[in-house]
Amino acid sequence: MSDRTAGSYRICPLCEAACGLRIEHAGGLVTRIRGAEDDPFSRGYLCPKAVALKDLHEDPDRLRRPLVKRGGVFVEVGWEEALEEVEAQLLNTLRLYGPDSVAAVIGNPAVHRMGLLAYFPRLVRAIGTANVFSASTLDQMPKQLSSALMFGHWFSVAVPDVDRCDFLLMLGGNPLASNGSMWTVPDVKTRLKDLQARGGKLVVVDPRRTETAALANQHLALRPGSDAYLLLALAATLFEEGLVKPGRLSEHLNGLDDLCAFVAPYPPERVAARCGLEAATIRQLARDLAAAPRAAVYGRLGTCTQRFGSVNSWLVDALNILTGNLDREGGAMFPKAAGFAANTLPGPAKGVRMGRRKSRVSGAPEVYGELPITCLREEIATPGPGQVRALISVASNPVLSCPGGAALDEALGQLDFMLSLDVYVNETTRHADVILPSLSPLQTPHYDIAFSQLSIRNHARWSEALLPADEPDDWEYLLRLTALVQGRNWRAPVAELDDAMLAEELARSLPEAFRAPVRAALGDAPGPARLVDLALRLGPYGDQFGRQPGGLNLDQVRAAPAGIDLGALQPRVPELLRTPSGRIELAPPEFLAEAPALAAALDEPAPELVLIGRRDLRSNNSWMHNLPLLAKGPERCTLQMHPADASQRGLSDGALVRIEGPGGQVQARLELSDTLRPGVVSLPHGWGHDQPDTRLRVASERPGANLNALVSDGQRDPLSGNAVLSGVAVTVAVA
Ligand SMILES: Nc1nc2c(c(=O)[nH]1)N[C@H]1C(S)=C(S)[C@@H](COP(=O)(O)OP(=O)(O)OC[C@H]3O[C@@H](n4cnc5c(=O)[nH]c(N)nc54)[C@H](O)[C@@H]3O)O[C@H]1N2
Ligand SMILES: Nc1nc2c(c(=O)[nH]1)N[C@H]1C(S)=C(S)[C@@H](COP(=O)(O)OP(=O)(O)OC[C@H]3O[C@@H](n4cnc5c(=O)[nH]c(N)nc54)[C@H](O)[C@@H]3O)O[C@H]1N2
Ligand code: SF4
Ligand SMILES: [Mo]
Repeated sequence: MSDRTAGSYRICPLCEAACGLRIEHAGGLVTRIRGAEDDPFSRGYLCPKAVALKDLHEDPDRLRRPLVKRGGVFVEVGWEEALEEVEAQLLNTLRLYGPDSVAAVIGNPAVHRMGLLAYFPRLVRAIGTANVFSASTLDQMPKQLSSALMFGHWFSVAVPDVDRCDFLLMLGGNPLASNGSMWTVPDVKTRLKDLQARGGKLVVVDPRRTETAALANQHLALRPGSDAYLLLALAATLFEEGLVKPGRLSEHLNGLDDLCAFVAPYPPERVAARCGLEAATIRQLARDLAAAPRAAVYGRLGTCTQRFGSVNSWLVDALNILTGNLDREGGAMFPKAAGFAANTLPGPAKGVRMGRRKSRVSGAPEVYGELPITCLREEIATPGPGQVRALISVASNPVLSCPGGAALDEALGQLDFMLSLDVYVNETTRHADVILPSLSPLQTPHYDIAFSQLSIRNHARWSEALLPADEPDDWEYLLRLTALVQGRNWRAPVAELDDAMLAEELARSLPEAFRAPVRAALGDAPGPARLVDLALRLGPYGDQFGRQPGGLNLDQVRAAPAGIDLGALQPRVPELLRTPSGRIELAPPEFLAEAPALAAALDEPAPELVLIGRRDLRSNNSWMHNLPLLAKGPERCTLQMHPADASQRGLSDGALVRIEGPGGQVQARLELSDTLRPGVVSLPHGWGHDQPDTRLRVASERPGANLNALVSDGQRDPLSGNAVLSGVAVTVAVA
C-alpha cells in the first residue's frame, strides 16, 4: 500500500465538508487520523474535529448498549428487552390517543448517518403522525423553501462554484469556522485564498468580523436581521442602473417584471440606516457584483435564522439570476448527485406542495413534510385532543438547540413516554425512558446521501466500516421499530424485515417488469448499502441495472480507494427545473405577499443590544463538548461584546454577566472584542451541560450557558417555519 492510501478510508461524519480521512487502528484502538490525500474531493484536508473521532470512539460516556429507565435510573439491557419496553409503552399511547400523539424529532447528526437518514422516514410513515420536527427549521428550511418555489424541488440548492469564481458575496456564513454549510466544500479556506490569488474578491456581510470576514477583501458589518433590505437594495440598484443581464437564463424566467416592481421601493438610500451601512457602499457593491466576470452570492445560516429568512434566501438566488451568474461556471451552480437526488430523476414537473396541514396549537403550516420545531414544546404542553404524549428523538438535543430550550426541558418531563436514538445521556435524552445507541462512526459504512447533493464537485464516495460491532446499528433499530408500529413480528431476522420493506418500495417505485431483476441484482445483505446501490444504479451516472453498461454502481465506488470523481459542476437549466411552468419562478407569490411585512418592519426601532450566535472550529453544535481533545483550551462559551458597549454598562473583560432575553436568562463570562458591531453581542449555542442526571463527564466540567434558554420559541419566519435566532433583543448586566 502506498503512503497515500495507508490507513482505512472514512468519510468524516462530523460536518458538511465531508472530508475523506485515513484512519489507522490497532487492537480496536485508533492510532492515527489524517486527511486522505487521494480523495479527489477533499484533497487531504482535515480539521481538528476529525482527529477527535478517536476520542468519540473511545469515549467511556458514549453509549454502547441500550438503556431502559427503571425506577428513575438507567440500566443497560439487550436490544430485545429495550424494544419490549418500547412496545409496551409506545403502542399503548398510539392505541389510546392515535398517531398524532406520538411526535418525532430528528437532529443534525442524523444527516451524517445514512442508516438514520434512510430508515427514519419509514418509521414516521408507519406511525402516521403529523407531528414531525427536525433541525431543518432551526437552520436551512428557508433556503429549501426558496429553492423549491423557484426551481421546483426542495433540494435544488445552488452552491458557489468557488474554484472558478471571481467574486463571492457571502452573507451570514462563516465557513472558516463551520467548514461550509448547504455548500459541501472541503478546505474552503484554501479555495477562498485561491480565489483571491486569481485576482478575485471575497465580500462578507456579517455583524461580526468573523474568521472569514477577516480574510475577506471587504467586510460589511450590517445590523442583524437587515439582510432582506440589503438584498432588496442590491436588486433595486441592478434594475435602476440597467445592470440586469440574466443572459442564457432569460428564456427560462417567469416574473422578472414582478421582481422589479417588488424591489423598486428599496433603493440603497432608503435602507441604509436600517442596514447600518452607507448607501454608497451598497450601490457600489451592486455595481461590483454586476461587473464581476463570474460571481456568486451565497447566503447561509445567519440569513436563514431571521424573520425574513425565506425572503433572504429567495433574493440571494434572484441576485444570482439577475447578474447572469446562476447555473454558469464560476457562479452559483446545481450539483448533479450520483444518487438520491430527486432533481436528477425523470418524471413530471409538479413543483412542491406545502401547508397540507397545520400545527394544532399555533396553526403553523407544514413545510417539506414537517412542522416548525419551535412548535414542539406547545404541542406537548397544551392539553386537548391531539396533544403529544410520546416523543421519539433521533440524534436531536432540542433542550440545547431549540429556542425556548429551558421550557422545552420542562415539557419533556411531562411526556408519558420518550424514546431516544442517541449516543449520550444528555440534556434531552435524560428524559427518555429508553435510549437506543448508534454504533461508533468507525463501526459503520457511510455514503453521503445529503451532502453529495450540495457539493462543489460531483463525486461518489463510500467508506466501509473500519471496526467490527457486536451490537445492532441504528437502522436496525429503526427497522424493528417500524415493524413494531406496524404490528409485525419485530423480532424476525433483520434480513427478513429489510427484504419485506425493500420489496414494498420497489413495488411503489418501479414498473413491474423491472422489479425482479432489480431485486436480484441488489443482493441479500440487508441494510442501507443496498439502498445506496439502488440509488446509484438508477441515478444519472448509473448502470440502470445493465441498460447502461459501464455506468455507476456501488461495487465500482467501493473498489475505488477514495471514491470516484464525477467532475466539475455543469450547467443544468432547464433539465433541472421541476416547477409546474417548467421555468424558473423569479417572483413566487408567497414571497411577493411579504411586501407589507417588509414595509412595516423597515422603520422598526432598533433594540439597544441584540444577540447573535457563533461557531467555533473546535466545537460542533451541542454534542462534541465531551471529547477531551476539543474540550481543552480557552473557554469557548463566552459572551462577546464590543468594548464600547461594555464600558457603557460598566462591564469589564472576564466579568460574569447575566444575559436576559425573551426566553429567560443565563450567565456567562464576558469577553471584550472589537470584532463585533457595537450594539451586537454574541454567544455560541449548544452549551449548558449543567443539568442533573446527564452522563457527560468532560463536558460538565465546563458546562457553559444555554443560549437557547434566552431565545423564545415564539419567533418564526412564517413562510418556512424557521426559528428566529439572530438579532434577538437582550440586556446584559453584572451577574
Ligand atoms: N441559538 C442557536 N441555536 C441553534 C443554532 C444556532 O446557530 N443558534 N444552530 C442550529 C442548527 S444549524 C442546528 S443543525 C441545530 C443542531 O442541533 P441538533 O439537531 O439538536 O443537533 P446536535 O446538537 O448536533 O446533536 C444532537 C444529538 O445527536 C446526538 N448524536 C451524535 N452523534 C450521533 C449518532 O451517531 N447517532 C445518534 N443517534 N445520535 C447522535 C448527540 O448526542 C445529541 O444528543 O442547532 C440549532 N440551534
Ligand atoms: N465547527 C463547527 N462547524 C459547524 C457547526 C458547528 O457548530 N461548529 N455546525 C454545523 C451546522 S449544523 C451548520 S448549519 C453550519 C452553519 O454554518 P454557517 O452558515 O457558516 O454558520 P455560522 O458559522 O453560524 O455563521 C453564521 C454567521 O452569520 C452571522 N450572522 C448572525 N446574524 C446575522 C444577520 O442578521 N445577518 C448576517 N448577514 N449575518 C448574521 C454570524 O455572525 C455568523 O458569523 O455549520 C456546521 N459546521
Ligand atoms: S472540516 Fe468537517 S468533515 Fe472535514 S475533517 Fe473537519 S469536521 Fe470532518
Ligand atoms: Mo445546522
